[in-house]
Amino acid sequence: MTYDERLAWLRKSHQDLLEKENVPVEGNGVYERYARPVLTADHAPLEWRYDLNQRTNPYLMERFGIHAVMNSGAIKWHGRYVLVARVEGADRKSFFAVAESPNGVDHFQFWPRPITMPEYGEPATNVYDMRLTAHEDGWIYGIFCVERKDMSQPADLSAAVAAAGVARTRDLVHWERLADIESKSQQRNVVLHPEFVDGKYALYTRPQDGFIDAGSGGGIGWALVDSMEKAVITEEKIINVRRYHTIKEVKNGEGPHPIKTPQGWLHLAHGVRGCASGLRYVLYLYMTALDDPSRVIADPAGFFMAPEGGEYVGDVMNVLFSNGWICDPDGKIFIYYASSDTRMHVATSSVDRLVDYCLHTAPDGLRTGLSVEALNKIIDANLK
Ligand code: BGC
Ligand code: BMA
Repeated sequence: MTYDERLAWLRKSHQDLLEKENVPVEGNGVYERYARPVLTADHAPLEWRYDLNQRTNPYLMERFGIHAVMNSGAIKWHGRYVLVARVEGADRKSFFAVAESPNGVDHFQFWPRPITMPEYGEPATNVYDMRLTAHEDGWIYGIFCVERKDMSQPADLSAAVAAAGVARTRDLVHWERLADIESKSQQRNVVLHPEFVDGKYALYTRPQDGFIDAGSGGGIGWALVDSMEKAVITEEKIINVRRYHTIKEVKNGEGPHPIKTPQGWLHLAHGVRGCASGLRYVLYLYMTALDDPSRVIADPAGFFMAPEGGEYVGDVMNVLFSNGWICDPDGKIFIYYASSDTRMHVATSSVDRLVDYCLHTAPDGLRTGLSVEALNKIIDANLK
């Protein structure tokens, strides 16, 4: 192909991808997955990946590889469905970039530039997995993982330290970086609750012993802090515990901030277990009380979504991860989830259906005998 032919081909392929329509696929009644991923590395603008000047790039080759688009925060913004995606380059560094869609299920398009996130303290090696919260104080906050080399183990080149970075914005373009959250342990999955609780900011946390190991950090935590400008976690209580032989045996973490429903706060989280092929990440739901978002009132057993088909395959296999969902005023819910650290998908449901799921799925009895008992209850009613 000549330079001009190649450029025309690149532009057409990119445009075709952005214009592809998505369709829901009938499923188990809890939610509908959509047939196509909503945002992928191929969605990245050509202006990011190519030098489009024939003189300086005569072969029209890629100059900056975009490798994956995953774990995205989500927010409804001026009537548009907006994702703040974790975009990962071929160099394994990730950064944040905004993409928007008119309907939440297709036509997602990146804004012209990625987010330039100001640094705080020692510049980060990597940042990822932003949770967005439009807080009742009027700001939109983004809390994300900030990863730095663990300088106490200089010889171990994979030794890292995870902290929770905080930034706030009013337009998703200009971000004011605030102090990283101060906490006794490392923190990777911190999420800001949208309302004040007892006049304080409330955080879902995930204390962990080391960079990878949640270890003695028993699950998803809850902490109240006085300020987000310099958040200091002094006391943390575990509200959603990990247990032996469950989907969250190894670790778990809050997804996006919970959705307020008439029956309680609806939470989306991820659970991790270890197996011969590595860590398996699945999504689950639980609910907490309206008058105390730290008190669990429904805890359905098992996963709500796990990888299926092509979702299994990617950079980090066997992973579903979600840190973004959008609830429309009519109760429709758009669940944005990434598969295998590679691409973004959407599934839709509604407040009524997800609350019904939480309230009418038996909790985990923690042993096989009680699972069979729960199953027999359903069968007995059906065979009556
Ligand atoms: C990766 C994350 C991963 C974390 C723990 C980081 O280096 O970027 O995707 O969750 O390690 O495995
Ligand atoms: C981490 C998460 C995600 C990622 C997952 C699987 O612990 O924070 O960034 O999707 O591992 O690699």
